[in-house]
Amino acid sequence: MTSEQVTVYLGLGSNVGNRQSSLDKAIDLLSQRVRLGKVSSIYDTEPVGNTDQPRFLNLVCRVTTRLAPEELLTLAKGIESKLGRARGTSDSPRPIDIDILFYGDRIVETEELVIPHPRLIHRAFVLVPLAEIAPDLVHPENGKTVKELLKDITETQGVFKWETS
Ligand code: PH2
Ligand code: MG
Ligand code: MG
Repeated sequence: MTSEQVTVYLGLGSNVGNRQSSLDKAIDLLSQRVRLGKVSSIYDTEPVGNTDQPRFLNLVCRVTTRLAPEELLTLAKGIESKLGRARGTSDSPRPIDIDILFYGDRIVETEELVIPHPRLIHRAFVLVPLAEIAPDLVHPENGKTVKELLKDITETQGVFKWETS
């Protein structure tokens, strides 16, 4: 196999059970299968979309991998299941959600997977932690850096740094 190492950014969120423990476990399971790079601080965040659900803890991390996007998605789903997430719960509370935000500068659009994540540009709970570890990362579709994308959204409220215990 000669596939290249790709730098990938993942967004993790949890709003059921012991949220910090779920994030820790997910990071640990990921690190067994991909090379873990920088991990952001954890942020306590207001739920976006379905607001009638508990607050989230969110973080983002950088990993490098030779896994193809679809393989990475399968890995993410496997970890979500392992940590107790039922399938088909896209807008309801979940112990862990792992989203592929960027896969190098690749643009992917299949039934299963859209990369870059289509909603990341609107989401402070992604852009705030992302700006912490990759402020100069460029979005391959609009050419803006993460720092610029964060400046574009006016609503950074509801995202607070979480004191890790
Ligand atoms: N994830 C969603 C919907 N809304 N809100 C916050 N604060 N954090 C999330 O991770 C999140 C959300 C869908 O995956
Ligand atoms: Mg998500
Ligand atoms: Mg998801």
